[in-house]
Amino acid sequence: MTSGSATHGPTHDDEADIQGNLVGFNKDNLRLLFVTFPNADAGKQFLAGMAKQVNHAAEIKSYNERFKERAKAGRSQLDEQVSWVNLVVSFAGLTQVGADGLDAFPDSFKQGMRARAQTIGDVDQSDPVNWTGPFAPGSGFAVHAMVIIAADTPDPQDPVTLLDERTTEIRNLIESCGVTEFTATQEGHTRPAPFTGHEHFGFKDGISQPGIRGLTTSSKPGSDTIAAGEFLIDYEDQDGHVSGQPIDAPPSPDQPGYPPTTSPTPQPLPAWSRNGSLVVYRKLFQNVGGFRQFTEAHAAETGLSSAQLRAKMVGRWPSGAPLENVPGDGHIDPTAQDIGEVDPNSPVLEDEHINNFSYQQHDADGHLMPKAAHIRKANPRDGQPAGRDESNRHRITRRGITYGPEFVEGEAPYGGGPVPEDDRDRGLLFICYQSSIERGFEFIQGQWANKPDFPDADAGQDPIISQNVANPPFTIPPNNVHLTTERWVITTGGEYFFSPAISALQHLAGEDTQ
Ligand code: N7H
Repeated sequence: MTSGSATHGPTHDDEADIQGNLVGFNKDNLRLLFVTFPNADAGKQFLAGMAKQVNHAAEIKSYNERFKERAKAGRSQLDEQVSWVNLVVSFAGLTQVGADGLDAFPDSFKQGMRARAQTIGDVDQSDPVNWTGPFAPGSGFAVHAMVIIAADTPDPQDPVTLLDERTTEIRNLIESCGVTEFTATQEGHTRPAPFTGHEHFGFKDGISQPGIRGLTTSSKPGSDTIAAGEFLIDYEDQDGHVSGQPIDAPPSPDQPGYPPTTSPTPQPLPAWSRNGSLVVYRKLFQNVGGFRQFTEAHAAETGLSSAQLRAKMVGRWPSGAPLENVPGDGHIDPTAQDIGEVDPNSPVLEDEHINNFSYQQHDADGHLMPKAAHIRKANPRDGQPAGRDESNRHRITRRGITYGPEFVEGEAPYGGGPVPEDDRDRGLLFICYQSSIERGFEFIQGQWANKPDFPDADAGQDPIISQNVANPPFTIPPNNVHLTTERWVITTGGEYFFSPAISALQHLAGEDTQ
């Protein structure tokens, strides 16, 4: 890697090299294929073939612009139907194809998600011994790569969907190269109307996304644009260091009591890693029945309605309205009669307002939004300690999607033990991008969500995603009601991957002299 090549943001050529899901496919359907390389040659052939298949960031950006314009003009999206493909490779996969310079990669990536269970709190039901599908223990095969295929809801008149067509192309490649696909394929899809865009607990998702300097603008006012080096290798990060280059010590002072968030890298990452990102994939089961039952049974002791208790746990109402701007009357989401029936006069849901809030000035004590509410833990914004500069060193772009069927009233509750692999299996395929897993996903999960004393003693744990104990505490100001909650989100598989640039796929396949 040449540090001289590092820039503030990707050039047009870089955009045609970077895999596109960093920018966001934003499709209604996602299919994940998992493959293992029986030997180096098969793996290299596969990477060479995939280099011709993957869609780059420039394509996705220009399509997304056209999509927005059509939506604004009220034109049909059926005019331009596309499918997108990306490929991410695990450390085991890179090792199998004999990639050069692997020693320089950080420990978290080299060890993989399974080995990081203690760091991120995957214990009890979330323990990797209970994982299923391609991540089930004892299969004897490692997941070497994950293919991400995305397409919109197909035209109901089409017998073969775009998603299926693209899957067939990839499967032909898989077969011709002699790589092996796991039988467990993972489907993801947005929920049916009126819940499209809402995750299974009922809340609108995908609102707050950081901008990537030089590549994307932030999703909405209120979300900062962050240095490209926080998401991509070989660019300047928030501290002015070049991602992937050695640093002697953790760059800026972390909060007292925090462990270092960036392992000092002894050597630069290899040149081929430029324009790549580290990717976290987690299959997260959601116990929807349990979440509803608990919030209904325990609302009275908190002095809130069950709807308001759920909003206090998330930090937003189901419509997406943030508690900072819409404290609510204690009963229903004041911006919506019901999901899908949003009060058209409510400006709080407009792009200008829905993410435009901070914590310190108006809600330092968490009276509106508890300090352990999911969105406040996952991005403390200007909240103290941490503060905006520190918060912005732990940003991720989330590219996940819901999976599984709709919750059916009266369905047999999940009561603990192994996650049901039937029509009650629903949740989130969590996918996020960053340049350092230790500073990105692992920090948010391990140091913020799982820690009861962040941001201060007695705040409690993130009631939505914390993993390390079965009954996380959650404190609700102003009366500081202490609630002992339950684990409603359970990890059933996952891995850390690298998303190489297209030129890197060619290099790894032995097709260049880089
Ligand atoms: Fe979260 N949920 O329904 O409660 N998330 N999340 N998440 N999440 C967010 O702003 C949810 C998970 C972040 O900038 C919203 O897009 C669920 C993991 C971050 O204000 C909702 C699951 C991690 C943000 C949910 C889940 C994060 C965020 C509000 C698992 C990282 C942006 C809508 C099943 C370790 C915060 C939005 C900000 C927002 C939910 C997982 C992180 C509704 C159900 C594992 C950084």
